[in-house]
Amino acid sequence: MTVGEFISQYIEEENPNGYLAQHQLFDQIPELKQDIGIPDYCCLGKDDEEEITINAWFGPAGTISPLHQDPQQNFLVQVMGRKYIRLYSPDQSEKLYPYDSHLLHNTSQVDVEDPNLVKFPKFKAAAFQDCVLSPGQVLFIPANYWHYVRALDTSFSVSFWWS
Ligand SMILES: O=C(O)CCC(=O)C(=O)O
Repeated sequence: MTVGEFISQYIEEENPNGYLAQHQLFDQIPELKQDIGIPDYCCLGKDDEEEITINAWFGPAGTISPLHQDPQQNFLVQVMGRKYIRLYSPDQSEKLYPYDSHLLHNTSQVDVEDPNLVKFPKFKAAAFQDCVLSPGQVLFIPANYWHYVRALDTSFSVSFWWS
């Protein structure tokens, strides 16, 4: 089964509100990984190909990944549908109110598109850049950059984490 067939069968028909995580997808159907080539740009790093982490992100329009940061460089490749993406530099962290707990320290408490400015007043002053990522486009998200993502359509993306 190709990735396209998988989306038609399991996402659009059976799971219209779901957001299936990459682990489930590639664990359940490892053959799907064969459809995905690693961009040459990832070779700019020191990782061998085996150390590059490939994640698939898919779900219906409106699916949100809350504002968070990851420790690796990332090429986020848009395959299908569009995504609204907002980036904040790590030097804005203080204005983004990360959770205190160790587990969620990389995640902001703020609802980016509907912030509670009484609770999180500094958020208003946080500088950001945003874009809409369309099929065929790749966004470089530098390591530790905060990113918030909202799918504008039924969407499928693949991210490549590298160092
Ligand atoms: O596309 C998404 O919803 C999230 C992507 C993401 O967080 C990542 O690639 O690290």
